[in-house]
Amino acid sequence: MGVDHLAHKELLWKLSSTYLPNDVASLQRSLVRHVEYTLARRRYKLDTSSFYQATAHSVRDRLIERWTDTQQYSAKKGAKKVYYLSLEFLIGRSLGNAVSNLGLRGAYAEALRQIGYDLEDIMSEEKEPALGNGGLGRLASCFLDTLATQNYPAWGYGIRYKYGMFEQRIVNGKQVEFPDYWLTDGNPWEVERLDVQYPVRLFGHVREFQDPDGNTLYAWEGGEVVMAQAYDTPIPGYGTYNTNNMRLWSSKPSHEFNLASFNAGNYYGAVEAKERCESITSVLYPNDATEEGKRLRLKQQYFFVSATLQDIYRRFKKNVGRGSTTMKNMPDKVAIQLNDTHPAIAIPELMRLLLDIERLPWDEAWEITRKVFAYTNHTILPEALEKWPVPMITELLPRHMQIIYEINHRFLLEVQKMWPNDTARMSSMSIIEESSPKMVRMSNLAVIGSHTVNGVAMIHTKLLKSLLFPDFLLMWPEKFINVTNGVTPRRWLLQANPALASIYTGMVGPGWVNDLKRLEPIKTMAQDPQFRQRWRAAKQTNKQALAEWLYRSMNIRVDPNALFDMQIKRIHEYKRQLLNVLGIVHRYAEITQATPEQRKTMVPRVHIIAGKAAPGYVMAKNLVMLVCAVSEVVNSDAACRDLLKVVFVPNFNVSLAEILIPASDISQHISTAGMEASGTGNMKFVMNGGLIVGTMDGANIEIEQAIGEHNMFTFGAKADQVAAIRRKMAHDPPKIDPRLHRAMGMIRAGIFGKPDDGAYNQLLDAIDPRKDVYLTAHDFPSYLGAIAEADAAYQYEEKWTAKCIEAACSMWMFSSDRTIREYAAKIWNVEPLPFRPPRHHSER
Ligand code: GPQ
Repeated sequence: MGVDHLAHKELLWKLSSTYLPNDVASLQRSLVRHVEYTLARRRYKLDTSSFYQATAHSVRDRLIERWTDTQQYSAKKGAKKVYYLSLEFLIGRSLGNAVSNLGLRGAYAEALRQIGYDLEDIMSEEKEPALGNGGLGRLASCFLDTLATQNYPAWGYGIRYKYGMFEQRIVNGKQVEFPDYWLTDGNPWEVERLDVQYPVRLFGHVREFQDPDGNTLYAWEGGEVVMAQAYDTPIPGYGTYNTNNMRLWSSKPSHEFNLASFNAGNYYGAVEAKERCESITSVLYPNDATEEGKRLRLKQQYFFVSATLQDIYRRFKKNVGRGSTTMKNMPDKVAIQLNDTHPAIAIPELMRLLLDIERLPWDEAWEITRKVFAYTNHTILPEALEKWPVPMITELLPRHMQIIYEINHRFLLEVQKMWPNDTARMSSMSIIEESSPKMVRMSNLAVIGSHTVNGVAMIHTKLLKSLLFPDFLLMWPEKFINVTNGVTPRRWLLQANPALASIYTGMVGPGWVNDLKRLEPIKTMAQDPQFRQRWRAAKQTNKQALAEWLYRSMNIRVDPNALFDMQIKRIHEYKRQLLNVLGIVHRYAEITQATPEQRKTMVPRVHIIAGKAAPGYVMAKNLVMLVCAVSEVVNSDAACRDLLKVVFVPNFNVSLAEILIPASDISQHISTAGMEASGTGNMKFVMNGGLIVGTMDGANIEIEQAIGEHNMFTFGAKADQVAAIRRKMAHDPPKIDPRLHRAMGMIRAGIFGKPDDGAYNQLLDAIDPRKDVYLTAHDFPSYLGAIAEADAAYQYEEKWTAKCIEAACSMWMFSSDRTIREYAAKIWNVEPLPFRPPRHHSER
């Protein structure tokens, strides 16, 4: 018996001991095999789309080898792992990223070329998974790329929404949302793990009972149980063998679900109830200005947290009992990062596991929990801070509500000790807001249950400490740190901008991709006219490509020699797309009134605006309407022909960003100071050789420090002035700038149409000089000043190019590689664990 077993093992080992070959002929064989056996298509009658599928599967095979090796290795080593919990991952397309990170781009391109296909065409067949809203979700994906690239043992955990971010179309000048069913053609990048499923309970009640020693214990029972099904996506690193995992959960009915109804003969009712289980993970919620307590959203959060913690717990428990490992060692093996408060219900959930299942005493459980979790805050805007009604949590998660109350009770005792009878402090620090109904403040819970809380840019962290959590800061001064955001140079330079990437590689070799500091020496080349020439040629290539894209997909002609100005991000009042539009309307007025002499001095501009408005956010949708209307009028006015084009590009997403960003000369990051936590688009633009018009907000401030004041066009009130300006305007309304007055007058007069619902008036009424919350009117004059400076600078081509070179090559600290090294050192205490593959395939 034992002998047989050994023989089996040996044979299995032999059978699986070689890696897939990666020469061109082998890749071709693999492509054709996938066409025939995976897709079950005839081999010679193919369209690009089936070849996309086949290529993806062929690449996936190669990812899987590395993935299983990496996972096996880190399990063997018992390494500490990072778990990045996020309700959003804005992954973007995978094929280009995968072939590039695997170092197989050239081989696949050649393999395909020889059989009549173009890798680029095939790549554009891929439908991108849009499982995120914007910055927060994209940051999570940049982090996963870096974590793999730097060989950290790390997994991302999230939700496999059936419907991602909606598809935005413009119909009759308005945003219309269409469902994004991204799985229509299947998803070759994921592996369904039928062996990884967990039950997740909702509703029910808490039973209190005594153990034989007389201790009171609690059990959460009854309610509904749904199953969480794991789907895994390999995350390859660049220039390393290491391949990490992103595990997304999908809900499905459990066997027990509503067995009672079935048995009671209510067959159809029971089937309907089962169907409802699947709805938990059906749709991503757009982050709205007013996201009031949506029960399904809370269900999503708990569902994903519960499955994730069971999974982490199971993996960790394999070590418990081995050697001297006990539950207390969990923080030595597990670091959980909460991406905003969306997964913060994980704190009471881990407590529940440790108390009710593991039966640890409270203090021990609490110590473990606090050492495991860290929390990243991404906003200080009060309307965006999550709160859940106590009655809703009580109904859905009765045991968690008890635990939250207990956490709060013990915490408030500490507050009482530190500040005796300070009821004001007590009520502001409490997890429970004493409103009607009472609310659970998820940010307070996250702060109390984490060992470290970080903001995402220096100014944001400063405001976080001074405005949002000042009392917590007094209590735990060490807990609050800054980790400025970053973006991955793999996707945002190497893949998105091959023209610039090849210049970099030509200058300093390929090492810059994983070490952006190596670009620093190129700064001196800003003085070299020949180098500037090459730099401009790369930018021109990208602008030309965008111009062609705009013509092909929107039938709009733009001049690639014009200044390309972009503002591409979610539509939000605080991001002030309205300021941009008012600036454009002002320019339009100037153009129509200009003499031929004046026209000659004007800089031809193409203004590109893109971004989605949350479906329920009226002001944001009004703004989209206004941009479209301005674009209509301006683009068809002969007076603007060579001087101004305005384009609203619909359905902004990662793939579009990859086309737009490399083609930009100027990008606008013009939020009201103090309101944009960081911004990450700003970083991508400068890395790609564009300059910023921006406010002193978020990471703009640090970018300016890094690239030099002379390379950025800044304007507007500073964060520490905003409150006073707002206070003053209420009783002493400022005079409105005449240019703003004229621009607003043109809009009100109906030059851009007069929508029945008064949409434009609603937008303009919000900049009433007495209650100009976003300081649009206040900042307008200095905004025009910054734009004018940018225009003036653009006219000196050589100097302009020098600025772009200097700026782009000063951006190393905005690589997510730097960001993740800081998280690893200051928060997670984890080390890289590179897996070195055997040199010979037969040694696997
Ligand atoms: N951000 Cl709270 C989001 O994209 N979604 C959110 O729900 C919250 C924040 C953004 C934030 O607005 C940007 O300033 C940041 O750059 C980004 O998160 C990543 O930190």
